[in-house]
Amino acid sequence: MELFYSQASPFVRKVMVLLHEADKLDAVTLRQVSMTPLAPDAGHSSIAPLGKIPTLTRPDGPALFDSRVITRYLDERFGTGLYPDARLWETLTLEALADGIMDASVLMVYEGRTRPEEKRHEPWVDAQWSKIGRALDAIEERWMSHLSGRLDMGQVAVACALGHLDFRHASRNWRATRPNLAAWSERRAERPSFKATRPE
Ligand code: GSF
Repeated sequence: MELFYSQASPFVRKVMVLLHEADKLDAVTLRQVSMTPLAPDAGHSSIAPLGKIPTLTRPDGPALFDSRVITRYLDERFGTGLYPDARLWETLTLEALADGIMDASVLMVYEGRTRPEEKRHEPWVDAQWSKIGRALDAIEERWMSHLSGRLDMGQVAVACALGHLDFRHASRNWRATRPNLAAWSERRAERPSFKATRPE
């Protein structure tokens, strides 16, 4: 299997953490790509029309995307236990919430990187940060007991989302008003699968 990959992508990181946890890194070959919405990679777009990573090619069918489809597929293939039946809907919802944080965080980066300065619209960037803020507040208020349980894909996605905020938006200091989530994040970052996939 081939994984279209970038070390900086929080969505790709979810897949990489799963592969580390399952001890199945050797099941995929990483194919490095670098693109933005304005500059897609032609080879990649021919198999993934939306031009987004992660994308996974596999021997038994067409290429898979997006990250949540790939993690479900790999979970079924390797039996990772990261989507536990007993709390499946909570796990998927938390994963969706974390993916939404990543979407907003990545869009903020694109706004700064791909749009000419005179065309940038700060209220739009602030609105993305507000989405992130509301999601983080919800996690701090309602999801800490889920986060303190056994590792699942909801937790993996939250850790990857927080990692991206630290990597790209450190000056906004998301920790200031979320002490419980901040403490959880420090503990999670020590796990080998997270240490090995930290964006740099
Ligand atoms: C989002 C992937 C995504 O936006 C998923 O896989 O869960 N819902 C999808 N990936 C970004 C790279 S990133 O993580 O910074 C991407 O591929 N952007 C290129 C584009 O054209 O938007």
